[in-house]
Amino acid sequence: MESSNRKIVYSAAQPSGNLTIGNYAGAVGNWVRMQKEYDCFYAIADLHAITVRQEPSELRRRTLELAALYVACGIDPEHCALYVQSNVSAHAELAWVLNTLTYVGEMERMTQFKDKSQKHADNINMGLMDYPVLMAADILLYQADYVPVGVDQKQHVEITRDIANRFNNRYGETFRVPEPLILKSGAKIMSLQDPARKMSKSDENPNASVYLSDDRDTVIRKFKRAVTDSESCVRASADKPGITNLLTIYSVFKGCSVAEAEKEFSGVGYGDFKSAVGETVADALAPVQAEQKRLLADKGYLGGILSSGAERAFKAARKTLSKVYCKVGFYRGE
Ligand code: AQP
Repeated sequence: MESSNRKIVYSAAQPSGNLTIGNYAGAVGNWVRMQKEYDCFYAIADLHAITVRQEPSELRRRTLELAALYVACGIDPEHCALYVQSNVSAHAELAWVLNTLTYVGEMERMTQFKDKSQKHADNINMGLMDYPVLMAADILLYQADYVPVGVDQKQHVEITRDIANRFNNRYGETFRVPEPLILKSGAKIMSLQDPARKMSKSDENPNASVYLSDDRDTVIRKFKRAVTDSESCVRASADKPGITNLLTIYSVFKGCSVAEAEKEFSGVGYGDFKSAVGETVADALAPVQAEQKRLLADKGYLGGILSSGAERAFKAARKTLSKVYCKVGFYRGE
């Protein structure tokens, strides 16, 4: 990744479980499309992942699996910096400084914090609350212009903008203020079992989420069981959240608009529609899974990608961090 005048993009996903088709639609799929046009930093957010209890050996395994999946989905490590967040210590260092410009009240109001506090009531730790500040540090370190995320993370990009402006006002122009990039379609894929909730990789109900690692039969079975409504008309509308979600998923994986999908399935019954969505998703996942498996068989190659990605990221991050340390008045030697 040569330094250039191109706009900068930062995004990440946590190795907190297998990626879902929601993560693909809202994030990774866009990352692939953006890598030719922008200077991209794509991370595996393991520091964020430990805000919820993780089994250490599984976290390590998932980190490597996620790296392989990024590459299998089409992330080109020659074009972008692909790395593990904890391998670049500047993320945690900048987060500490930004903490001093962030208020407890605003963190308590974050939707994700409220949701996760309910879900993990026995472990409401400081890291869970501080998640958005670490995310702000991730983004601001690279002076990112754009952050491609799903709708669920929009609030976190907004607080990042607030923190950046606060720092700039107090210490002078230091951070570029980033914009969230949210696609119109696929920005929020919902659970197959409860279309009022977002599809999540850590959902306890295995039928609620379709994982990028699910085999063909599992994918088709999950779609067949998807919760819909009692009508039989394939149409996107607010009172048909299940069918609307399936149409959105179909449009993402087929590469068409929701309106085109509606037309294709007009007059088709729910059973056949669900099978068609399942087949389409399974067809799209098969080559990704085969490539991920091939990559995981060569751990040395993957390790090389991650260490050169971390080096590139470190170079860029260090510049910003030095500026920040200087602005806040930290002694750096004479
Ligand atoms: N259902 C979704 N639809 C569209 N985009 C989504 N994203 C997540 N779920 C959906 C986007 O995926 C990116 C990576 O997410 P993450 O791993 O950082 O964390 P998350 O948003 O908390 O995702 P999960 O799947 O819900 O993880 P868990 O269950 O561990 O909390 C982000 O850009 C996100 O917007």
